[in-house]
Amino acid sequence: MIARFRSTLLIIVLTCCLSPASAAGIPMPEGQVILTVTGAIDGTNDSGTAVFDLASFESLGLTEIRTDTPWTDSTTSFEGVLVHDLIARVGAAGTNMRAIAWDDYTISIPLSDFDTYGAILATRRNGDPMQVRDKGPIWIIYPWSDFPELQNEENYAKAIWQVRELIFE
Ligand SMILES: Nc1nc2c(c(=O)[nH]1)N[C@H]1C(S)=C(S)[C@@H](COP(=O)(O)O)O[C@H]1N2
Ligand SMILES: [Mo]
Repeated sequence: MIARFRSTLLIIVLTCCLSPASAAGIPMPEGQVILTVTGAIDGTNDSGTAVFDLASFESLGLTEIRTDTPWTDSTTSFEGVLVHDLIARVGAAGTNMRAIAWDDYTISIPLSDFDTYGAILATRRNGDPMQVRDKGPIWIIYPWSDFPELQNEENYAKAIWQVRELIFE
């Protein structure tokens, strides 16, 4: 009897902690979905994709980058989710991340960039969430000031704003 109860308890504990949606720790969105992550990922919360609202996305953890940019007058503080951290949370595989914006601009970025430079999916500029008119709600930001080799057209093209979808491939 006790043994049976203990094995039932074990099954309950395993089921709760290993269920697919929570295993990778991908929170469920409660508000408007602003980002869909798809492709070669194994952590999902919505039939093969991982979807986020602003709060659930920021709950992955924010990292700050202070940098000059071609779009700002002075050194600016951006905060957002390290792409490296997102990759770990959704269990992304592959060699590239293709990003698609609301204006359908798209760019494919080698995953090696995210180890080398620590780029973020920025949601905040000087502490405040970025509105759509300010290139929000998500803008890929690199620490351009720290890496002179990034200060060229090829790399500024990776600074995609109004990101709506990420595809790992
Ligand atoms: N959403 C979105 N992001 C974008 C673009 C765009 O058209 N739409 N243009 C990209 C390119 S090609 C470059 S070089 C930089 C700089 O764009 P800008 O010179 O128009 O400011 O933003 C990048 N991010
Ligand atoms: Mo460009």
